[in-house]
Amino acid sequence: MLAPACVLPSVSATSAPVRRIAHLDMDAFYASVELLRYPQLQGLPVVIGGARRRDDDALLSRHAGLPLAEIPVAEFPRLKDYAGRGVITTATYAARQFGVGSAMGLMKAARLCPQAILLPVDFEEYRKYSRRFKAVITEIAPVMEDRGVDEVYIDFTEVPGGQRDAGRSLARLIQKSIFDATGLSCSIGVAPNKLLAKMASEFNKPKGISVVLAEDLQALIWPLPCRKINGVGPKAEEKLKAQGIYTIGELATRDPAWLVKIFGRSYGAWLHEAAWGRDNRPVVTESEPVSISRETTFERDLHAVRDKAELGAIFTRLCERVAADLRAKGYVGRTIGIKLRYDDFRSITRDQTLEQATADVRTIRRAAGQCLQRADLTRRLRLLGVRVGALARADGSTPDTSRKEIPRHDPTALLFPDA
Ligand code: TTP
Ligand code: MG
Ligand code: MG
Repeated sequence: MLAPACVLPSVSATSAPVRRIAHLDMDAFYASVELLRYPQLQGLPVVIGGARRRDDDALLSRHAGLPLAEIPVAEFPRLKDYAGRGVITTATYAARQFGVGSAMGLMKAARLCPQAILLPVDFEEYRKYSRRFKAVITEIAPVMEDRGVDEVYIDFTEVPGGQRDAGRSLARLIQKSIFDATGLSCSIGVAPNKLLAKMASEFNKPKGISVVLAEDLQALIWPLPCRKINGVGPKAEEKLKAQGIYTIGELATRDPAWLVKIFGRSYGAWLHEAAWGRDNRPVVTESEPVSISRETTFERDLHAVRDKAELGAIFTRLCERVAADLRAKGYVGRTIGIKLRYDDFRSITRDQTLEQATADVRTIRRAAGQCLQRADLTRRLRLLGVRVGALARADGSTPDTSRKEIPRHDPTALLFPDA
């Protein structure tokens, strides 16, 4: 007799959730950020590159007082008027239809699409939007790995709703939330691991969501050229072609021992695993900094006594920078340290641990000055550094990275007393 169904454990209740890793990449990132300030260029071929932002002051000063969004399209510089050796960082999708794209020389691009509008790069602005879209993601799905200015991996596996519709629901939510917060679009691939997710995010660009399941390997991945594997560069691609291997499927059929013979033990074995869509790398969230430091190498070697004023000023400036970094990142620290490099390239460090964590520049300066007292200052110095460690979040939460510090205290007078 068959056992009643109710005594059989339900599969969904006992099995671990399916591993679902997303790769998210912003669409035409630099260009899309530029279109936020110049929405009148929407839908037009636009390329970014060539010059720094300050070089388009001419455009802006000619239209001083006019909102950026109202500068007439006809006023923007065109690719055909460009002369120089600059390259394109990226192009809008409208420009890509002309065969224009990243890393292409601007002069060559001008031949392909002379009417394209040329805008200078503004890294500061792109970094700002990069921080914004990543903050949106971690609000929704906290396990995120930063892979550069416009892309991240996200572990959907344990996120509420992350399994629904094989990850499509969560991908749509993230896409919409990023668009609502920034006005920018992105494409997302969801797969059992990073390797496949990275390929999947490209499948439906722009504004695409693509899911690759383990069973899709043969249909979706094997027809692709080997170069689509993140880790197969132009050199490896050439070598594979020389062996008659063009697609990932062809790579998958090769004997792993043969691959090892041709490509070496580690790369050969990895190629085999990659072709079979296997990748166990975890999504690594950004670790808390252990310390924050600033250092500077002098233009000429300095002596603690003979160059006291100059050295003192540099020292104070380093402390100010470290204090500013701490505040910007939201940390306070208990261990204050210095690093010295002598004219013979020998380096030493000294530190001391305070009763209370601080981000206060005077406190840091005083403690660092005491550390300096414990160093040999008879030799000339090449480099000076200031470091604050044993960090805690300024808001009171404690990162779990602080390592054991041995408190050392030296109450001798300050070498460079605060003014
Ligand atoms: P990508 O993500 O490679 O490209 P993209 O975001 O512009 O377009 P896509 O929709 O295809 O993802 O790179 C992100 C940004 O990095 C890009 O906007 C500009 C910059 N970049 C360069 O400066 N030089 C380059 O060669 C590439 C590829 C990118
Ligand atoms: Mg991109
Ligand atoms: Mg990218």
